[in-house]
Amino acid sequence: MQRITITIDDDLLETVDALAARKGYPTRSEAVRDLIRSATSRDAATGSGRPCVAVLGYVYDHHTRALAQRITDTFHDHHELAVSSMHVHLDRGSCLEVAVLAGPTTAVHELADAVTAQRGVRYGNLHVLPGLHGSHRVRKRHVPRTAHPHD
Ligand code: NI
Repeated sequence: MQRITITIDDDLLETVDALAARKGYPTRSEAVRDLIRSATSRDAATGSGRPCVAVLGYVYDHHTRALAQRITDTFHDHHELAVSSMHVHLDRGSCLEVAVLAGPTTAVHELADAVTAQRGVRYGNLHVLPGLHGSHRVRKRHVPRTAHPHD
């Protein structure tokens, strides 16, 4: 561990302190370390073929024709990356899905893009945890993705 001194303007420091208080970080240092980890993990993950575990979340329009089927097909086409998923019927027209993916980082990004780029998919977000392949915590099993339950 090294100690560094950084210069930061008052407004930004207030933001850091507010964030630290809201999230319960014990010190500014811990808050800043986590912010840096978060920023660099995104950079390191881009374009990398190294293994990762990732969480993909998105909302989609239940009424967009054949969209649920297209999303299911996309995951089946990349079943080796799909660990598990959860479907929540948010309201009459919106579905929230959260998928845990594991595999080469580039392939995981491509699968996430293939899902979130579809028309009718909103708020797509991929959270990549680089350097983790989940060899013991997240084991690849055959988890059949159930057909959309309210079709
Ligand atoms: Ni639904």
